Amino acid sequence: MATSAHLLIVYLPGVDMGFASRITASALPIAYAACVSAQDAPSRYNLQPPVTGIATEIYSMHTLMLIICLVIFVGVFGVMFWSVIHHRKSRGAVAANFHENTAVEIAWTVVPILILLGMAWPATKTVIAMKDTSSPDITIKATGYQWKWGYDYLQGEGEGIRFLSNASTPREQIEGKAEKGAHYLLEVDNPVVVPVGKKVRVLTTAADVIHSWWVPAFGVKQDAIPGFIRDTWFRAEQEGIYRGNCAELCGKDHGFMPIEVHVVSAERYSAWVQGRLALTAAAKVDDAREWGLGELVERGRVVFEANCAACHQADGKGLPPAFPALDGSPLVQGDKAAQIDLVLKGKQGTAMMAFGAQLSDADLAAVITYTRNAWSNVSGEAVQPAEVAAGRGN
Ligand code: HEC
Ligand SMILES: [Cu+2]
Repeated sequence: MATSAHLLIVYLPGVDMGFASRITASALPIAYAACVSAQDAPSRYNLQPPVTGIATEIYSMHTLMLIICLVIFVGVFGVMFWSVIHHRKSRGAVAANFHENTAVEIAWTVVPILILLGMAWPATKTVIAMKDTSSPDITIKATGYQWKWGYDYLQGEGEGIRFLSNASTPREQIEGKAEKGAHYLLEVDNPVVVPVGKKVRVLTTAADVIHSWWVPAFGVKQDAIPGFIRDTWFRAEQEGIYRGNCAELCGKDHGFMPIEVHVVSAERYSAWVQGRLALTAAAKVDDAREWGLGELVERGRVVFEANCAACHQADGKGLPPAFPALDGSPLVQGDKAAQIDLVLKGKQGTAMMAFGAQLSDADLAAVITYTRNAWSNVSGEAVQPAEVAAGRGN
């Protein structure tokens, strides 16, 4: 690296460049030391340590280009300051007066072109590799919602698994009532789990506004656009937990939809898949059975806090006029069917989304029962999963 960067200094014919080599000779070790120590203290001042081939390429390209910029910076400013100081008027300098110097003109055209080509070549190679989502081992769809991620395992081991992933940072930390944890706003209730060394294709889309699925350590950042499917991929080469964010300004809680990916061994991945499929089977049983009022309210509170409280607030008072209060709402206290219909299908053109696609019948029945029996709402009535299932048909 040091030698190739050194070659980029422009040697001007007839000019003593001794000082320039002296400057770069002292600057390069400093630049190099900075890169190395930044690797030791990762992600404080530098990019996160890469864990995929693509992220590694991005990382070294970033370092290379910074060094090229530094060398050019030092070269240009060095010549400039040297000229200003050594050819100043008080020293009696007389300006040379000439027009057109073919050699210089060719040099200052050809050299930048070569530098640009030298940078464009590796960059283009990497960008093309980033777009090659062919023959994945596992395909996962990531759907952005205001404000959480939904994951569907579409192909490969784990096919059929789907879940929502909500930020799990405790509210006390967010409200400043407790000390912030190490992974403040970078932790979720249901992380994405993938096996190490396998090619994972991620399809991104959104249900409401544009979001973006970003995991820096994988070198992956892909917009999730309503009505479109975009894709990207990664092959994580190291087990571990990797974190990211939604990287597209998507409304009030944009900073509250983190991404957490657990890269695990093939055996642990299979065990996780079995566990998840068992949960899906259990959810089918929950959807099919009759529930008591107490257990619905209890489960409903959890569902509400994870899915509704961001807008309607934990105390049910909402944030009017944007988000209406559910506490005392005539709709919540009125006819069950109308409320089931609204929560299932959402309200087109407002932030109230269709929860039918996200939550199970049992979760919906629970959250609806909860809102009808929380705060000052006291219907005393339970909504059963079967009633939600019937509402889906309408
Ligand atoms: C992203 C914000 C947001 C989230 C999350 C959200 N809602 Fe809403 N909700 C709204 C908005 C906005 C309205 C008002 C829609 C309109 O203009 O009629 C609304 C309206 C409602 C109403 C009708 C209230 C009335 O008095 O008209 C109910 C009931 C309701 N939401 C239930 C829920 C439930 C249950 C959940 C969680 C499963 C939930 N909402 C999650 C934004 C949200
Ligand atoms: Cu977002």
